[in-house]
Amino acid sequence: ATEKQAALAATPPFHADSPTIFDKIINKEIPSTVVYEDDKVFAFRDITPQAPTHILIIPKVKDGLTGLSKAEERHCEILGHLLYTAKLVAKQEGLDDGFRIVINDGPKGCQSVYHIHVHLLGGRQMNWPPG
Ligand code: IU
Repeated sequence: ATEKQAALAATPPFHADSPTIFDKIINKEIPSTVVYEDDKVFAFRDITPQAPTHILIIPKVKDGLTGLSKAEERHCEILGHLLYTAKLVAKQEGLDDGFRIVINDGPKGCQSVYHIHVHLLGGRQMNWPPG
């Protein structure tokens, strides 16, 4: 199995809404390279970067949003805020020629951490279709 498949196998059921490692990253109990933070969102460098720039943008309060498939109408504002933050961070990172936004959802979407997160990838040519 790949490293990612092994990590997925060690993950709680995808419907579980329990604290994840991202809570510890937000609280700074676990160190990360923070690139942007405001009262609602937190952005830090992925520990296993898949591109020269690979940043995760997450809500500070999960509020049931384990993944995009769990979104309710009350989440519309934070969902917009996450995407707008991705744009701000892309600009801050100098990704002026383009970038890729990814939200993995559920087992088939290859999601491994059940606290919604937007991947911002850039600094190289992206390909289509994705893997
Ligand atoms: P995914 O879409 O759920 O697979 O994304 C989770 C990401 O979180 C993945 O890219 C990991 O490399 C990343 N990550 C991290 O940056 N720091 C950690 O401590 C853990 C995962 I665990």
